[in-house]
Amino acid sequence: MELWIATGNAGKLKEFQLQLKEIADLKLHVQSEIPGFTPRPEDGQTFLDNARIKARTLKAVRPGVWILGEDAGLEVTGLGHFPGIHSARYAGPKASDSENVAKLLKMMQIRHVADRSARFVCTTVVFTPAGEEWVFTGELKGQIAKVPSGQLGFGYDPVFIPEGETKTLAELGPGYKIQHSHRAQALKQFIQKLRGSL
Ligand code: ITT
Repeated sequence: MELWIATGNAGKLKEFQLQLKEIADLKLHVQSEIPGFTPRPEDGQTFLDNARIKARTLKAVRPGVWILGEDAGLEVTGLGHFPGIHSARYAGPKASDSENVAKLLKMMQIRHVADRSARFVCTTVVFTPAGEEWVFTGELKGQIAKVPSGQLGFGYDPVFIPEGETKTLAELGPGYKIQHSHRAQALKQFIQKLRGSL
């Protein structure tokens, strides 16, 4: 089976590769393999809108194959659930992960945010070769650390401490994420549904 992944995020892609290994005979492809492929702006109002935009854009140039698009983000309670769907571009349109993390910590400091609770959320849209749409969601609850720690992972992993843990995701590493993350939960549902349908 061949599955095309609609992402340009190398950190996400690594996690997809690790997690989907358990599907026998799966060959993963990624949008960057398509010469001249240009992602559409993620201008939806929800994670689902944006996941659909990514999956549909790829489907338009690769019809009739398995396609997976995902939108994820971090919601911080004390920031009114921001950055949410703006997580990738929180510090600007071309912001790096470390710039986004720095902005998050700065905003929490400026606004004297006492409630550091947060959650990662993920919505995954899969198109089957027959054109059916499957939607899966996942969340991971936790707290925002006061300073970044750890070198593993990507995005906001260095400042996210999952519930029940004392280390950040960037310290806990990929082994933890493929068991517990928002992405892992959505992918586990996908794998289960796929097994039932093949
Ligand atoms: P694609 O749209 O190409 O998949 P992206 O980075 O733009 O890549 P999103 O629009 O889904 O992806 O943005 C999600 C942002 O939220 C991402 O850039 C990270 O900053 C953050 N994020 C999502 N999942 C994360 C995770 O597991 N760990 C850390 N940060 C995460």
